Amino acid sequence: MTQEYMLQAAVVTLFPEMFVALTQSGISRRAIDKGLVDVQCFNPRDYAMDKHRTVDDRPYGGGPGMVMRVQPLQDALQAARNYLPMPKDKQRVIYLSPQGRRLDRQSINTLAQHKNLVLIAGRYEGVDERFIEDEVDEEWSIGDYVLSGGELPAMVLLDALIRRLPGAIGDAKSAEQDSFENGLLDCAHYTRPEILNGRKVPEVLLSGDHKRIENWRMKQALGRTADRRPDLLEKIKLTDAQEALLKEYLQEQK
Ligand code: 9D3
Repeated sequence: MTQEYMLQAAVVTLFPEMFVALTQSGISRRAIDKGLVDVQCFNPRDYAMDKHRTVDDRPYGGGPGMVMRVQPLQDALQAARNYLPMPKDKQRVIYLSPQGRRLDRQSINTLAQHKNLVLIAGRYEGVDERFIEDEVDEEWSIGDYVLSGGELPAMVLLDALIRRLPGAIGDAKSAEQDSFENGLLDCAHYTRPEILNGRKVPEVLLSGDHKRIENWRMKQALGRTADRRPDLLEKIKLTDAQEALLKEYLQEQK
């Protein structure tokens, strides 16, 4: 039987070895082993045909820093696109860059509609603007802090996409919880021992009363979100039951 990948990603990167962190660990590794996901790297260095295999060049206008050389980048991109099975108009070419829109839960869900992605991870000061205009469909950032390149952001994006694929998460309960993703922060978690440095696990979690436990966890999730990330609460509509639990939490707090 020919296995249909649920996600194929062709990554253009000068540091393909970084991607073993994604492809050889944890959930993402298992998804690849199961045949759900395919990740293939294309290194512009392999397409640099000058004697020294140069992949950077000086910026017009001068100044510090280098820019990725266009020809090796373009040839690596072409190889990446040719590798993917879907026609070009069904592929998405994504450039990870500090100038991109900030990735969030919603944008991940939208990107998840595409089964063939080309991810371009930049190095140095980035790539030639004309390359972006001609070849890139979407530009995404993972946040307002300076990284050394687009590889970690590309892996962040891939990890977020992979874990929401049906069958990617081994434990059915965790998968259900994840797909039931509600836009709230998580509740607190506890494991053995029952008393740690004199501090007891919340009594309700030892009660065996699953309804009470579920309610407590939802109340904690709502309360912690209100305390730490009130901006998240503004993005979602709470049920009447959730409104009631949040009110309880806030009253118990003061
Ligand atoms: C210190 C260099 N900066 C000069 C003003 C600009 C700059 C160029 C290249 C800053 C970072 C980078 C490399 N970063 C990425 O390629 C990147 C990134 C990031 O740095 N933060 C958050 N998301 C992303 S996505 C790609």
